[in-house]
Order: sequence, then structure tokens, then C-alpha cells
Amino acid sequence: MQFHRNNLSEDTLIDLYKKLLFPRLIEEKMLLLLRQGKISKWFSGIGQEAISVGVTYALRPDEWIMPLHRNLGVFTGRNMPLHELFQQWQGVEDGYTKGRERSFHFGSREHFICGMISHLGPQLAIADGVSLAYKLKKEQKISLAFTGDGGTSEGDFHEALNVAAVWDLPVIFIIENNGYGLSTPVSEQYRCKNLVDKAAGYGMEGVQIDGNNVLSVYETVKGVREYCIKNQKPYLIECITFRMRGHEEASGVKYVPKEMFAHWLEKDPIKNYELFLIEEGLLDHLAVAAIRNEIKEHIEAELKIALTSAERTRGNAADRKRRTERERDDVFAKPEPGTISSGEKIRSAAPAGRTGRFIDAIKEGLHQSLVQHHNLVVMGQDIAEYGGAFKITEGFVDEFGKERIRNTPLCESAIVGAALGLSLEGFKSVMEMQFADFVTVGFNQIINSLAKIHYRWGQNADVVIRMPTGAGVGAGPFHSQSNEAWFVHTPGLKVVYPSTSHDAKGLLIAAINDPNPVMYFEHKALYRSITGPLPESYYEVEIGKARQVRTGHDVSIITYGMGVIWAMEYADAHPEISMDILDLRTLLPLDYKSIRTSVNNTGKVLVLHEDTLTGGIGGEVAAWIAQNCFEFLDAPIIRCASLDTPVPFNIELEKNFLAKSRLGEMIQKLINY
Ligand SMILES: Cc1ncc(C[n+]2csc(CCOP(=O)(O)OP(=O)(O)O)c2C)c(N)n1
Repeated sequence: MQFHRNNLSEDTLIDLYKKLLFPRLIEEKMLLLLRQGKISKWFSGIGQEAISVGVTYALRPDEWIMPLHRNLGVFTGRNMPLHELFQQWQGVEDGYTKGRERSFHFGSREHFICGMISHLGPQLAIADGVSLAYKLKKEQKISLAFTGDGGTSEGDFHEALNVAAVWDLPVIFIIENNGYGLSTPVSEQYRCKNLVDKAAGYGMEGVQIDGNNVLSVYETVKGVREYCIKNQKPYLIECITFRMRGHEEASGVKYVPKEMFAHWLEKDPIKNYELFLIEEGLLDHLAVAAIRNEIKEHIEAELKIALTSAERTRGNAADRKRRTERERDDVFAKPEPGTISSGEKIRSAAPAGRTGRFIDAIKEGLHQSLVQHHNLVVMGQDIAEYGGAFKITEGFVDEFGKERIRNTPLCESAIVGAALGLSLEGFKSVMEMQFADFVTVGFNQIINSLAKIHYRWGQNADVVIRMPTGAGVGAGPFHSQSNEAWFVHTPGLKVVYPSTSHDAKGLLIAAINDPNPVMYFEHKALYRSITGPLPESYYEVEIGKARQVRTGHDVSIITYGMGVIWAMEYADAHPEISMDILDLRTLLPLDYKSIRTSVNNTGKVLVLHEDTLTGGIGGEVAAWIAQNCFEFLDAPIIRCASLDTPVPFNIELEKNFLAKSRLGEMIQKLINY
């Protein structure tokens, strides 16, 4: 292995050696602990340390890194206290994730590390978002994300690299090509000669280097970093390396030919670098032994601290109530008191002297938010000059510019990921799904990245996803779905669904002010069909509060979105029935207090929604009422929902599909019960 000293100082070269040795010695200890049953799992990076260490050494300490399961050297390179890392790996409550996450699945704002989720791929687009933030702030910084060779087959790899290229983002993508996925060799993973060849396809530069040579990695990343900042471009680096142990310790290495280990042992990154330093006269065997001893002693001392805290938290197991409260409490970030995000000053709107259409309300809420928050970025397909599929953002690009009103390539997953990256750097973002249906291809980032990040390691995701939803316009199975229930089932998200112009504006403003991820459903068929009071002021409708539309004593209709319109139409046409109509407005969290009041008003409840019946929110509401308001009920709770079929295209079939076609019949049945 050829090492080129260039003009690196003696101190730097020795410091790098220590940084390289540290994760190796930690790992050797971890393997021992594993054998003793003191930890449950371990993903080894032995043989690959030069990559993590060289990369981290080449970056500024305040540049975000998105590491994976083999990047211990990133965590140690950023000087995370080792006892806290041990606590994390042991899953104790004093650890970085309070015992909620395993191994390397966590991040730390203090160390500018955004750790992986289990899913391979999403971390790449988060780096895009961070780099976009640097670019918008005109900071001379890059972000950097890792992937394995296996991870390059994920669609997220393609999306992230493409967005980085199209948006000229200063981001470095590092592939650690260690020859295997979990067990799958690279010959069954891709067909191009080298993974770095893919760079050209995205219109970016790339280079392949020896990933076991710490000086190559360090010098390359240092140079590439300067290139990315100067040219405002991304870069792909493929590091050739080898994993000396199994994917995780229990999975073994049977699938790897034995001679490979002998071959790669010769290329061991630490042994070779040590030899080089000895040959250069910078170290001798005594010095090597002293460094090793010093590190080992440090490891033992830090481990002791972690083991003590493990004992202590085990002793606390009885306090279930406190734990439950803390667990629930950490799902969402709290707004800073007194800030706009807290909503304190802007909850109520002045009485509306004017009216506006539903679509005007959304547009106005978004517009006022852009004026209010200079750190708000809006992203979506065709939203800039074209103004979006529904023209919500028409004219915005002239006023706010292309940096803040961003057309995106066709890649929902990467844009949700980028939105999270923006949030890491203090930006707010609104992403427009062109149709709510297309959220399926951005699903992972919403469910697993946005929703869980605050619970996992205290980082908020300040992201709103606008979801033009619903049927009734003859648009067929893929432009008409109601999919709000998917998100209501995901702790960590808030889900809002207005049905009036007033609420559409106020809830959008509230969603943008909220520091947490909010799914904002807007029914397409309401855009131009309803008009209502629309205050001019900048105001919030509080998330989590239902609206009592009408108060009555015969029957309660608990509903939201289009259901509110249907219920009101029915009530208008049947003045002989005293209907109590509750518009939920927020589906997560539900306003149970208002639900209880409505049930108490009538004793007869129909839960109505446009979504299909099975697994819809109606089931949740009905179950809660049955469990908590049984004493008020005079009849079984009825659910009125759309048919359990995909949404048909033919307008008559669609009418038949929709809940509305059965509403009258079901109300009558309930009244007559
Ligand atoms: C989306 C997704 N699919 C499958 C897995 C299961 N899995 C975990 S690691 C791994 C292999 C990863 O290979 P590679 O990207 O080459 O990284 P390496 O583990 O070799 O460092 C697989 C299949 C996963 N974590 N995420």
C-alpha cells in the first residue's frame, strides 16, 4: 500500500493513527462483550475504518455527516464521549436515544451527525437538504452521506444523486464498496464496471479510491470538499474496501471465500499505516504499544461508567407511569414559548369581512407564511413558473424567487428527505404532493424519517406535506384516493384536514408554524366549489381542535373534509331532523373532548368519511366512543364510509362508491333505531 505523506505534519499523521486505532480497539472490546452476552448485536466495521476516519478528519466539525452501521470512526472522530456511546449500544436510558434505538441509529445535533434509520437509502437525500440549506445561507460548507454497495441499488440512491446534481448541491456521496451486501456479492448487485461510473449518468464528477488507505481517503475528501464548495456541485467517491467480519456478528461469513480474508488482511488499514509511520521514523514499537495501552485504558474507564448507568436504569424498571409519560412526551417537539410557532399571539382571526374560495384560502395561508418566515422553502413538482397542478403557487416564483419556490425533479422520496435535511439546518419547508396518491413513493421518508426522528434523538422535522386528496371528480383509482388513515396510524405525525376556507388558511398557517411534521389534506373537489368567510389577517386554527358545525339533539354526525359538506347538505334538506355536526378538522391528535360533547348531545352517532370503510378513521372514533361514552349511547355507532374498493373512474360508479350515496339511508336507520 502506497502512502503519500504530502505536506502533512508529524502531529497530523500521528493523530490520524490514533483516530484510526481507536474504533478498532473499541470494536475488539465490543466483540468480547458480545461473547459475554453484555450486548445483543454488533455491526462490525473492522477493515473499513480508514474510510470513516479519513472522511471525518477532512470535514469541518460543524458539517453534517449521515453515517451508517459501519461508521464508528465517524462517531469517535467527532469526539463523542465513549461512555455515552457504550450507553447507547447497551440501550440504557442515559444513552443518546434514552434506550429507544439500537446501535448507530441515532444522531446528535451537537456533533452534526444525523444517524441512519434501518432502511438503507433515505440518509442520502437528507444530506441533499442540508447542503441546500448551506447553499441558501451561502455558507462555505458541504454535507456528506455514506452508502454501502448494496444501498446503491435502492431508488433513494438514484433520487438523491439526481437531485443533488440538478440543484447543484455541495454534497459528497461516499460509497463503501466492501464487495458484499448482507451476503450478496457485487456481481449480483449491479452491472456497471465500477459504481463510480454512475456519477457520469447524473452529470457529476466521481473518483474511485483505495478505501483502506487513510491518507488517500483524507486527501481525496479534503480536495473534493474544496471542489464542491468552490463549484457548488456534488461529488461521488467510491472507496474500495472489505468487511473482515459478518454483516452482523451472528450472521457469519460462510459465503465469503477464505482466501479473500488472507488477501485483505494484507491490506489491513491499520497495520499498513502503522508500518508506514514506523518506516517514516515517526513511531517505533514502544510508541505503538504506549498508544495502544493508553487507548485501552480509556476504553475500560469509559465502559465502567456505562455499565454503572446500565445497572442504575435497570433498577428503575418499576416506574411505569413516569416512563409512559416521558415516552409520549418525546414524540413531538414543543414550540418555543412566545414564538410564532407556539401560536400564542395568532390563534384567533379578526371577524371576516370578506369571503374566499377554499383554494384562495390555501394560497393566502401559504403566501402569508412565506412573508412571515424567511426560512420557509416550498418544494414540489411544477410549482414554480407553472404554479402547480392546481395553481396554488401561481405567481409565487416572481415574488419569492426560485430558491424558495422550488420545482423538483420527479422524486417524492428525495424531496421529503431533503425537507428533513433543511430542518436540520433550521429551515421550514412545505412540500406539495402533486396528488395525495403519489405519497406512496415518498412513504418511507414520511413514516420512518420524519415521524420518528424526534422520538429517536430529539431532532424535529419542521415539514408540512400538502396532500391534494379525494374523489368525486372522475379521476380514477390513482388520482382520487383518501389515504389519511395511513398517517393517522403513525405516531410522530400530525394530520389535519380542513373543510372550510377559514380553516384551510388557519390550519395551514398553524401547520407551518408547528415545528413537527404535519400532513395537510386539502380536498381537490372543494378548491373551487366552496366559498366562505376568509379573514385577511395572519391567524392560526389550533391543531387538535374540532369545530362544532351545528348543535342538535337527534343525531350526531362526526366527520371531516368532504363529509362535512355532505352532512350539511343533508341537514339543510331535512330541517325536521335536529343534527349535531362535528367537523374533526384534525385527525391526529383527535379532539376527544369535542367528540364526547357531540355524543352527549344526541346519544346517536354516525361517523362519516369519504375514505373506505375498513381501517378508516371511523373505526378508531367509533371504538373510542364505545369505550368512553357508552353511557350516553342510545343506539349502536354507525359508520358511513366509501366502498371497500379502489376508486372507480366512471362517474356513476364513483357516485356509488362514495359514502354520500348511502348517507341518507344510514341516518334514517339510526334515527329509527
Ligand atoms: C431498505 C432496506 N432493505 C433491506 C435492509 C436489510 N439489510 C441491512 S444491511 C443490508 C446489506 C447492506 O449492504 P451494503 O449496502 O453493501 O452495506 P454493508 O452492510 O455491506 O456495509 C441489508 C440487505 C435494510 N436495512 N434496508
